[in-house]
Amino acid sequence: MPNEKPKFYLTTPIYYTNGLPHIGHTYTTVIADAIRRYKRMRGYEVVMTTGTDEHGVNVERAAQKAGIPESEYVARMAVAWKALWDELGIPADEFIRTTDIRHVRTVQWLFKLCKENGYVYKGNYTGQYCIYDNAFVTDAKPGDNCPDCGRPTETVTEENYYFKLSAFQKPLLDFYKKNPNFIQPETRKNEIISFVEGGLKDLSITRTTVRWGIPVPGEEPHVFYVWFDALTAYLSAVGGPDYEKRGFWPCDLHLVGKDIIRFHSVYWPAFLMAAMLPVPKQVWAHGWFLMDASKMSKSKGNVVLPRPIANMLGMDAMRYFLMREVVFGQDGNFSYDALVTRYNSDLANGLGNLASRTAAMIEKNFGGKIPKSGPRLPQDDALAKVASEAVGEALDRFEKFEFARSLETIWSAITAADKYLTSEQPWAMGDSEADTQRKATILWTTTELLRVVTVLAHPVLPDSTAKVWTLLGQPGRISAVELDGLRWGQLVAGVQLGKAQALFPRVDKQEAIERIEAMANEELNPTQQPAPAAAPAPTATAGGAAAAPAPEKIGIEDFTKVEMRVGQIKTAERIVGADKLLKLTVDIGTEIRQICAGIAQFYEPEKLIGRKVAVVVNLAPRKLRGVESNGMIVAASVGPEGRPVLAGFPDEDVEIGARLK
Ligand code: ME8
Repeated sequence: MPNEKPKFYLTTPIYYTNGLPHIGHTYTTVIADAIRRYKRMRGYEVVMTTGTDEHGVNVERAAQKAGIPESEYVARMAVAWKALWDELGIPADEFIRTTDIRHVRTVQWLFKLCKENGYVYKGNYTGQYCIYDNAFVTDAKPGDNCPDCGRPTETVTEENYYFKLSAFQKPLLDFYKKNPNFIQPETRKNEIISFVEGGLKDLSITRTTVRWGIPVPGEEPHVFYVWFDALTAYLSAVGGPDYEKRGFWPCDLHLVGKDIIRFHSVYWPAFLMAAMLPVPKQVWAHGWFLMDASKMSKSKGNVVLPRPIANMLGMDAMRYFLMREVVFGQDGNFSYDALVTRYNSDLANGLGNLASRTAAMIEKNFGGKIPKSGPRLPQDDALAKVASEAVGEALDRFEKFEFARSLETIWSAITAADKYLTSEQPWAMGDSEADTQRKATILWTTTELLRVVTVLAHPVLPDSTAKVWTLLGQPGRISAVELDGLRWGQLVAGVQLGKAQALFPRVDKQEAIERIEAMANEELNPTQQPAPAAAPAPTATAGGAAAAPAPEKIGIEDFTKVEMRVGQIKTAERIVGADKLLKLTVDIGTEIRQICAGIAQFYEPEKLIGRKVAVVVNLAPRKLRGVESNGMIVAASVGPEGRPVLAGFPDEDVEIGARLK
């Protein structure tokens, strides 16, 4: 077919449904989305797949706990995952659920091919199994904990179907040699090669102890084990047995976190080789986003959620931060402080400010029409050179997935334009013909730079660059601009600017962080009322209370879920950068806890020492302004401004640790 676009297929992992997306999952999906947009601007027809990994013991247990059938539990979770990606503007082209019938058929077909080709056999297996990670723990003894998650393993014996992974040691090593870019980055590649060189054991790919899985046809109660099932979803999403019709297989790029590189670069190509199907072209493993140098987990209370950030700063700000802050492939630390700092400096003061002041000057001096450049001075050409070189460099870096460096190039062009304006000072020029001509040249040059950087930044900042595009009165959609044709000098004079656009309003750092944290706390603990003493809500509408439905009555069993005890405050100090919070240590009888309380505006820290207070001791720990808070001090909320008044025991000598009932 003439003019057929080349195809590009990329995937994120198929995420587990035992929780909702946090910033780590969002990171992979954002990167995939940026690559998708970039490839489209380079002329490819792109499909990006993400989805939900819905089988296994964890789901059985979670559904049981929720008191609903597994099918209903996973359906709800899949809806929530998909809806969040849609809301964040990173929707899948193909959202595959491992309970989809098209996937079930593909897994069964792949198994049949592997079996027909002699790579599958039946055997027995006894081992220590981690039900949380859905994996047998190699070399573990009964009583050992899982080395990955630290939780106890269980001894499991069962009849399994095995996949002859051992037969693929040489084919895999040959394959890696022939395709040196298959595993990226290099460090991961070396790890995998040594792992495979160390010898491969056959792999059990079915279970009889698990009920909630894809049945092995004619072999019930065997169901497929998590990796044979989950990895195949990439193929199911683009046609499964009929993959040739759609033409998106083999996959061009599997984006994954470093935790699952082995499954993608060893098991997956081996399954496909066994079935004599084409093997993906590349697996790219990125690093971890850590929160205060440790892995995020709900039980640690350090999970960063995407929605509150997007609500406060916009999705583009989050995308920019994730892709700019960390070298792709390495671990990085997430901090709200760094996020808001980058937002204000690079987006509000950088791109946003350059766009709005350039537009305002064109409005004022040229009636909103992009002026024609007059005679050019060396400094104009110098800026043109910066922008022109930025095109090649930014694209080259993006192509190599050096996202941070690509953005660095784009932002140094923005900085150069700021400096150019500061030294040329078009605002200080008069209205003489010479001055007007000079202003025209300066503003044309700045606008052209803006056009170029806006196009370059579009895959990373899709919404705001589209706004700049409209502001500059440019024709068509920015996403339709072909990167291959992007050159300095294409800006057409005489074009009328579009409507002014709100881009990145500057924010007060402390206030922004408090609001993000308050929204995150609310999302993580939705049933919990805004805790007056621990975290005052930033805004409370008077109408809100009146409109709220009458609170539902609870039984005593619900009340007893809240464990409140008498605690004694041992130390109290202010928290730098958080006006409302005090950091306390509180003796609760069995231990001394660190608890943050939103009482700093009403209580002097030194006067609190020795005071007995009521403490909720079984609240999940959480971070307030980056400080861990493990429990909550109870207070009444008094008056319209919700002044906290600590609950206490002034008249009785109560024992520390006594339970409140
Ligand atoms: O592993 N930093 O699903 P999963 C960066 N269902 N990326 C992170 C991250 C963090 N802190 N936390 C999670 C599974 N990720 C399987 C996959 S694929 C056929 C089956 C991202 O829900 C990262 O991409 O545990 C990681 O690989 C993935 O989420 C794990 O998602």
